[in-house]
Amino acid sequence: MTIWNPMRECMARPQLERLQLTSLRSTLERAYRSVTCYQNKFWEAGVAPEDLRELGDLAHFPFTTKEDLRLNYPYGMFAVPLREVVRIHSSSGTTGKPTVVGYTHNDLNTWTELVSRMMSAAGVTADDIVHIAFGYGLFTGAFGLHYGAERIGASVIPMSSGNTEKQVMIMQDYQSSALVCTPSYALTLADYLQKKGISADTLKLRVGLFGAEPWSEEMRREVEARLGIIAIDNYGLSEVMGPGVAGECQHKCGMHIFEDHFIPEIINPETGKVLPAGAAGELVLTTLTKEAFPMIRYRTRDITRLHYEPCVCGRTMVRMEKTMGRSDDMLIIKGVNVFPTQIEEILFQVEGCEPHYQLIVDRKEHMDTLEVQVEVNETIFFDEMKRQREFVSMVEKHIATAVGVRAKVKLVEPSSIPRSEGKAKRVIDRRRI
Ligand code: DLL
Repeated sequence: MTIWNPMRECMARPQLERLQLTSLRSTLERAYRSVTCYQNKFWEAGVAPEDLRELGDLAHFPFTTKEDLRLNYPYGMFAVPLREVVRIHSSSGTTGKPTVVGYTHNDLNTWTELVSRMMSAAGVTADDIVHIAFGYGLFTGAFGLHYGAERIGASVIPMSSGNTEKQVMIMQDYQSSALVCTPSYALTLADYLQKKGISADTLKLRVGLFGAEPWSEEMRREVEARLGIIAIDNYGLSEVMGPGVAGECQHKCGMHIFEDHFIPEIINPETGKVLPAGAAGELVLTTLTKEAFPMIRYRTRDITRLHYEPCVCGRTMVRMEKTMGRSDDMLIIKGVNVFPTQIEEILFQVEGCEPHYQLIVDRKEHMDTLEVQVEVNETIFFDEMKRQREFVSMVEKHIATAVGVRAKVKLVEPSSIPRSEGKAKRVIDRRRI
């Protein structure tokens, strides 16, 4: 299997760490010199770029948060004059103003290189026809994957999102072999095929590159089985670059983070302390090469673990586990931490449950309540009350055992939960209203 840039992706760790140290020093200096927010934050924390003597010293530098980006909206965090910025994107934030990010020519070049690495690791080659069903626009997903696929030499179909019927027609007629979208949209496509009685064999799809939202291993199995493809996870965020921060190889044992461009740390989200390798916590990322928008210790809010053992694929770059969710999506229900993906895993294991669900959290008489609405297929007999009750109580028991919280399960009709063309909305938290 091709490794896009073996010199970098298979670098020995001591050599990689030397490279990281040099790049980190210059990033800290550039950020400090050019961005007032960093100057102020370093000053308040009593650190200066020259205090970085070894990589471990990064832990003394302050975190950057979404709030910092909001306070400096729109261009306050840019480290170069706007005339050097050749592209602007923004985060898909649903509340308040989005976060604006910029790229210089060199940044776009790096981004393309890293997406090419990530797509090659997933098995995409010049022979592929890459169907991009992310929305083209301010969201980084479509443009990011687009240029990476072109650099590999694949034929790119810039389909954009929406209009499932047309997506399927184009896939059939143009013989798309690699599908790029969110995992939840991949399921929407699978549902559409099933509803229309179209066999996945009529498509030429062989691989799916899915990302931009959390998804469980069970969901991977379902997508793979229904679309007849291998499904590969990839991770990124606009603040740090967009897609191409990390991606799985075909061994599917964690997403390789491109450490020659980003330094990952795992912290305890409550105390901010750096945790040892292998511990679960919040991922913090520092960019090493970005010119327009350097990020120092950006708190991603994504919860994961890092594995430094070498991978069988030959890449030495650290692997991050599938994220369990975001620390700000983590629900605290009656004091118990619950991630939507934990419930997803359970639902996927129950025969009769469809992979479409929504969690409704509310507060009644000062008590948190959790309702799990899940679509069921025809094998569940709605007309037999007793069987239905047994089914519901079996799912509720599974959730209580695995998650430690009592949930009320409500079975809903097929197709009644809203489908998304981009990121799925899994949680409705009415407690904040
Ligand atoms: O979602 C970038 C992207 C586009 C990644 C396409 C992969 C593919 P944002 O809109 O800024 O950027 O959202 C970033 O999405 O902090 C995670 O919470 C979540 N996320 C992204 N990829 C994954 C993934 C893009 N593979 C936020 N698994 C991140 C879990 C993911 N969550």
